[in-house]
Amino acid sequence: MNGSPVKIGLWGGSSSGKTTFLKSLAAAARSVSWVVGGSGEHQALSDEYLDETNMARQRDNAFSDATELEFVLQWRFAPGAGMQGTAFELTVRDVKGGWHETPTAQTDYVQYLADCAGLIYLFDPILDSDPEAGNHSTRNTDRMLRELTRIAAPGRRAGAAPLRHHVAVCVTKFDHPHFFPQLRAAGWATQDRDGQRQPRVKDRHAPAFFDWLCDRDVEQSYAREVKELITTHFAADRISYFVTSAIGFRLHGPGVTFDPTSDYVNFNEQGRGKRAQIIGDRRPINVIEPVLRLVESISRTPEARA
Ligand SMILES: Nc1nc2c(ncn2[C@@H]2O[C@H](COP(=O)(O)OP(=O)(O)OP(=O)(O)O)[C@@H](O)[C@H]2O)c(=O)[nH]1
Ligand SMILES: [Mg+2]
Repeated sequence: MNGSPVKIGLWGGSSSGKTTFLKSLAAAARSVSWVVGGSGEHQALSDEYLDETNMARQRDNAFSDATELEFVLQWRFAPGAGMQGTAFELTVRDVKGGWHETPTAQTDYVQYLADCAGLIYLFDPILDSDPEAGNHSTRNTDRMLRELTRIAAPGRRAGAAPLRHHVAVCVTKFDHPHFFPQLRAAGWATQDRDGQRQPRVKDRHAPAFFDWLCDRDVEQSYAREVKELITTHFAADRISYFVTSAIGFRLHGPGVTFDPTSDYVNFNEQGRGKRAQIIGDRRPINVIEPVLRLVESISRTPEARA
């Protein structure tokens, strides 16, 4: 797809993994033999985001600080030599998660989401098991969707046509030791057949996987509330689900494939108040895939670009 950049809104609660997702895009693109580089008026900062992996490794390889400022980013993605696909430009903003303190910032952010053709919603399953954080995250989703509806479709009433956006719902932190063993025991994880044989929840199982998340805690499921909110506001055929890890699993040496009996955790907690560190290379799982899916479905529905 050529022409003006596709606008994708990234949205999710505080600490749901937005910045890490964006900073893993270069590694994710490489893994499918695509190339990505900063472009447009924000080229320098956008390139810096992609370089972060290398720069951070030279320093301490820690996760990024919580986002306080807003970063406007623009990248050009292109298939590598011999790869299928059409190059495209993507613009996205990295903002702090949750709800914004000032009404102006709220309106500005929701207006930006309303202007996007696609949305990536990051759902954090770790915070979801924390009642207070989960509750907070659901309330934010609820407020955001009500505001989005008010701005994107003024006068829209219950039962009216859904919003035009394409939405990729990504369950983040797939690799996390508080999450992966649970989903593995429930039979959701498969392993890639080749390459590093990283675990993955197959795309075709991802919607049912999200339902499993909704049902895993019968008492209070924020996943269920989030799903209800999203399916109420967006068209069913424009919603897709992915199970994502921005950092992937740890491998113990070059050429070694994933071994579920090894220590596969790819980060180290550093104690209270300190940011965790990523141990090995980033091996993103389902980071570039939702972007490519959104861009492809947006290109088939020109009115989505509004
Ligand atoms: N295990 C694991 N942890 C992750 C992953 N991505 C993010 N995290 C953890 O989540 C924390 C927050 O990630 P960020 O990317 O900063 O989250 P954010 O949504 O940008 O947060 P705000 O900017 O504060 O809204 C990180 O410090 C990590 O501890 C992932 O793919 N796997
Ligand atoms: Mg951030």
